[in-house]
Amino acid sequence: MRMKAAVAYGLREPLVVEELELDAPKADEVLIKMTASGVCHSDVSCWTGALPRDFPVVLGHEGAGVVEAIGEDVTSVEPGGQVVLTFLPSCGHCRWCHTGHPYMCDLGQYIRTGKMPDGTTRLHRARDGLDIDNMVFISTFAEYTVVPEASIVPVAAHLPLDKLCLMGCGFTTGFGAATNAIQIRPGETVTIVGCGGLGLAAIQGCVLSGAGKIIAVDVHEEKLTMAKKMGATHTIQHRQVAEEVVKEIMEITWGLGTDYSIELVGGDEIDQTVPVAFGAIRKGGTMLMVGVGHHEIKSMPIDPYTLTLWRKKVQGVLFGDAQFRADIPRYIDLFEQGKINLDDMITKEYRLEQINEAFDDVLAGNRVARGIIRF
Ligand code: CXF
Ligand code: ZN
Repeated sequence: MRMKAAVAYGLREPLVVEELELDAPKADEVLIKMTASGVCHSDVSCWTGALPRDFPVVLGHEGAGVVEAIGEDVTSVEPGGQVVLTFLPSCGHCRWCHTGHPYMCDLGQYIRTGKMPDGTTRLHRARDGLDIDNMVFISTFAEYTVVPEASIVPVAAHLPLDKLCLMGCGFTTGFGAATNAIQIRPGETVTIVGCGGLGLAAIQGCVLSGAGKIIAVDVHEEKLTMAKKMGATHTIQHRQVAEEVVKEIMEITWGLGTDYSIELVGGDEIDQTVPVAFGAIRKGGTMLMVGVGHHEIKSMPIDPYTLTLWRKKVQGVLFGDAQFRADIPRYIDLFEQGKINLDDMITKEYRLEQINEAFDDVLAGNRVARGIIRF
């Protein structure tokens, strides 16, 4: 079928919205008519080169839509059903899926190949048949997409997909970090480093877990205002050196440091963010590393002396350590009860044709919390 998608042809080259030929779903695949797609910093990182990948590609990895058709052997959805598309797949039968770690599913090894798990692509340029890569199997910056059944979470028909698209990456990553990777007890304290979409979701996870002090750190004042709205009890603008921020955190916590910290920035900013996140935690505290670092940076500034003598713990977290087929419906229940706020996280909407503006806004850093493309 013919449809429009935003194609990235090279590093920092403006994306081109054009007609593509989309193959029919093969076995274990589903054709989705997209309703909405979030614009995540990782999309922009692929485009700037912070995350390595080949071109041309249709980016976008946080979406929701309606099933248009199903391939052979698909059993979990039927045409007309609503789904959230997840940036990581879960096959349901590998060792990791079977032991409660679907975020480490063996299919994940193929998500950065630009191809489907069988090594082929469903995307081709309409005018000459040129093969176009996908992003993490789901390429959501497109009117339609063909995805593995392993990359969908079915959701009820009455739910607003223009909000739920955030569950496919950013919301689940941030909220899950705070609620799965650590077990915050009532009154425990958390430092949140980075208050974009992930940070705002993490703050909501801290609030619902009964955290005491939630100290939000960001370079942008606008993001700190959002952090307060989501429940941060203290905010610190990181305009000075990392040690100054840590000093303020120590003052807020009576010299102890917070029980946990969550770093949600990554990229090439880790020389600024990691010293804050690592310095913020108390003796025996845990720092979660959620932000994805620039692929060419091979180390991060954590001093081993303090790591041992303060018995600190540093832990990577992937997709919020979520059991996403069970957790996303659980988050949706909380959303329906008004306990999770997605509405205020989405601060700007775009049409697909405005994708380059959406990327500019992400790079600016202070223009949007989360932007979505509405189809
Ligand atoms: C990223 C992780 C690296 C591959 C692309 C998606 N995750 C979320 O933004
Ligand atoms: Zn993402």
